Amino acid sequence: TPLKSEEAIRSAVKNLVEEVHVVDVHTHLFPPNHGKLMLWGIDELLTYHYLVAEYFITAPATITPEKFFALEKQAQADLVWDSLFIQRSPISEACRGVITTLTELGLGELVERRDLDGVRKWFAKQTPEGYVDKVFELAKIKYVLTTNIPFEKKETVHWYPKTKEFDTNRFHTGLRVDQLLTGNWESIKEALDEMGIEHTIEGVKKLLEKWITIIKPKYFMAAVPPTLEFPSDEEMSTYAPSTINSATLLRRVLLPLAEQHHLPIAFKFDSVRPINPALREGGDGVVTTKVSTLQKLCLNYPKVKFLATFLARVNQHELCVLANKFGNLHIYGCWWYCNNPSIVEEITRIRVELLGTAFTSQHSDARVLDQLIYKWKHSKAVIGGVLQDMYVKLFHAGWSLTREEIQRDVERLFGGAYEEFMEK
Ligand code: RAT
Ligand code: ZN
Repeated sequence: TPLKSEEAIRSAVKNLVEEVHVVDVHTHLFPPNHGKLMLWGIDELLTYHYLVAEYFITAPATITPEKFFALEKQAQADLVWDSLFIQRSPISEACRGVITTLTELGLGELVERRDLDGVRKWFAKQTPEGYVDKVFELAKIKYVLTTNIPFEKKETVHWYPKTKEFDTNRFHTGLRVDQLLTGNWESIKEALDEMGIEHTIEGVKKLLEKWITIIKPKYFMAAVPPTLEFPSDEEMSTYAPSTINSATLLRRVLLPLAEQHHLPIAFKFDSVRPINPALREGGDGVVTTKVSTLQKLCLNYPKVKFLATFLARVNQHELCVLANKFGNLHIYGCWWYCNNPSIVEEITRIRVELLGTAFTSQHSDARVLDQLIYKWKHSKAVIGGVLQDMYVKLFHAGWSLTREEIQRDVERLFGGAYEEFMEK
């Protein structure tokens, strides 16, 4: 039965978005049996690199990043808490996220008393396994995609030579290959040596094929360095094997593998690494790169599927137009510096206006398990608000709507469109 009024539509949309279980298409999470790689709890939340960067804007000159990172995690967390939550109000998006998370976990009273110690005591009573269940339930997660880097020894030991069991119902893998596009030959060589593979282009292909067999990824993922230009055929034909560079690794390794193994490539554009190295993970910046690099890929590789997200706000409109032209392109999420309510709202509006429901509205990028709770709560509030407006406009245009129809669309925007694209 059709919804009869503007109010009925708003309330249905709000409720359906709140209740939908999401596919989180990009995170940096690990399951409990990957030991220390699984980050969770208050000290990890407080030392998230978004917060560490914010802390250093006003940190005393005596606390240099070197000194800070040399401290124990808990001591780092104490500094951030005191500076960003006690000496000033935690109104930034990353700070508010910690508060939303604790409140949703039922720790409101401890937050009210600013009782960091009490919060720590609560976390000490949780087990990693039980906590994963709790967070997935609270955040309403179907499954997450993880980031698995075949060039990082601390990760690969969990897969090779012996593969640990992976909770593949809730954690789907993604093979992260930034090193190919940055042309980081040193770390590629180490990975080749580890598996006794020769140092050639063919060798790099073999290495990645081994990793495809080992971790069974759903896609390749790579951040695209701003200097990477789509190589011309002329450049490619004059390539000499002695100069293995990122353009070659893209054209001779990554794209052919994607096609042969039917693995989409998820690209991330517009980050520059790092603009302040002392801040480590928090030291990267944003730059506006050419969306036409992606257009050339979509056009020249029609058999390869591309997922894409851009970091620069100004590129979002051009990206939508591109996604409107290519069935082998799927936009996902509002990434990092775009994952702020004001920008998520703006981006979601243009996306719906140009693409309908053919995109994935958000990903969490969670590094700390608990962040799933706030990232999804905050995003859903904004995206839900935008969708309410869109459906009300449609209603006033003369289209009747049922709750089931809206539910179908909402499911697409929070994971269904991604699954349809992957199966295509
Ligand atoms: O948002 C982040 O946590 C960044 O540090 C990056 O990890 C980014 O999401 C990426 O995957 O490169
Ligand atoms: Zn990420």
